[in-house]
Amino acid sequence: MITEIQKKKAVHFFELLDSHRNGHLQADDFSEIAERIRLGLGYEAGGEKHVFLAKKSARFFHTLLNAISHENKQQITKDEWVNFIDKKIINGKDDEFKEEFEEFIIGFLFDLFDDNHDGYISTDEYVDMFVVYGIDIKYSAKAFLKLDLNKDDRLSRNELLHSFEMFLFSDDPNQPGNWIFGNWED
Ligand SMILES: [Ca+2]
Ligand SMILES: [Ca+2]
Repeated sequence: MITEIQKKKAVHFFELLDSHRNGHLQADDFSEIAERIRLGLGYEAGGEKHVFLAKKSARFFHTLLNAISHENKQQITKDEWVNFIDKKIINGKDDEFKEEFEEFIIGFLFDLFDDNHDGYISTDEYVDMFVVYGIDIKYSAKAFLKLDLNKDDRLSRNELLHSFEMFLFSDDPNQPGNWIFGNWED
């Protein structure tokens, strides 16, 4: 069984992916993210960078649709999401699947936010993620410090993978990784 703390984080994650905040993950939530990044970084509409983001984002949603059982076509509800995180991830038996899921999510975040392609998420790139997902940026500095384990002022893929794993699995409210997507507590 998923615990209250684990569920709170799973719901927090769902709510930020649900860009339109209507309780369903749908294709337009993901095209919206590509559009927000485009506007935020000043990419030309329909230009190469925009097309790259839109494709990555659409593919991301389709991978989720394939992985998560859902009743209605082309959408995932909050309950279906939490059930997936509970049964397939937190309490799932297939370790390879869990690892793939973690790498898939972090890989997606790198595709979207590692704007200078140096293999790290800088403080600015991390703030971009908060802005794009509508996460209160008041918590971005605090979160960044918690995630930057080796204190080199940038987040490596391994630091993000580690934090994301803690975010998914930990039942400890004081676990630093809980903060990967900002304030999960309210
Ligand atoms: Ca970077
Ligand atoms: Ca670091």
